[in-house]
Amino acid sequence: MTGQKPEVLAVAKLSPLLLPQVEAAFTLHDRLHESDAAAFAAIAPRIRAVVGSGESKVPAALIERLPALEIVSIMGVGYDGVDVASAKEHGVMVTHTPNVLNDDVADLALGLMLSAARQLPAADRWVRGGDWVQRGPMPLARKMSGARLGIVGMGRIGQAIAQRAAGFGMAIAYTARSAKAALPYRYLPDARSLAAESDFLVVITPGGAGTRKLIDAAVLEALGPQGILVNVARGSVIDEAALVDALERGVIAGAGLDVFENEPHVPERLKALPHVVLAPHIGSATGQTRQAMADLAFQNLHAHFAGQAVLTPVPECGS
Ligand code: 8YV
Repeated sequence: MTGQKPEVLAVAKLSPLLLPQVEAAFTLHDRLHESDAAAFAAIAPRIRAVVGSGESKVPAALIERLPALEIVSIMGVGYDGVDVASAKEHGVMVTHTPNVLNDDVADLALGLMLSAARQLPAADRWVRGGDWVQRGPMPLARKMSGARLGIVGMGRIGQAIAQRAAGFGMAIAYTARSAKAALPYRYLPDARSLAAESDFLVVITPGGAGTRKLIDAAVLEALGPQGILVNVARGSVIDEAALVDALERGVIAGAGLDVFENEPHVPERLKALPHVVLAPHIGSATGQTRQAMADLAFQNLHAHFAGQAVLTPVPECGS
């Protein structure tokens, strides 16, 4: 019926920065597909949009149960949980929120590099725990400025990381699906050869099948006993069991990790390692950036239902 608000299914607990906008403009069904099978079956034929976060799962099985689905709007730059091939096959647009979070994720990558190199969390504990009084100075750490940085994935966020690292006088190299001739950084064809020539290896590729366990035991071995690994991409990009083993055995010196294979659950063996800096997937988690992401995720929905072009389709759906 004309004039009725489009019905939308949330597949994640929506950010409080996005929820009011969605509730005002649409009829929202909040994760009904998970909480009430009968109620979901009743409304599924009317669902015209799905909205979720960068970690949300939107599999083909769900898309196929929504015959009226027109758009999936992701509040996140990553959308590796969305079956985009199925969405395209069913004529469904998929949008995400790129660019607005580049600065935050790149800032965090540098923060994790510095924290892991200079052991900042351990330094804080050293003071608070009385070690400075009882044991004297902390053990010497590792210099970051002027070191060799390898970036795995040279998209918009990878380039933002490189720009920041240049300010630390770091020698920057990268690997990606292909070399980017316009960039002033050295290209190596794969993660293993890049790791062998890096002191810091920062992972910022998309998640999904194409990058699953890209960083494996061989790459960690190549990074070496002075090497530091940072992951601000997706937990799936690293073989987490191999990483824990490498950190326990000193195959690499340390790590700074913002993402994990089974969030929010982090292996106890990883949490027990003092030379590892851990963060709870906070890459884009500032008020300013999450507001921009929420606004963009909503604007994509609003544009679609106003009959206009969406602002930020995923590359597979882009025009
Ligand atoms: C958040 C992210 O986890 O943008 C992404 O892909 O990983 C982060 O920004 C989340 O997506 C925010 O909804």
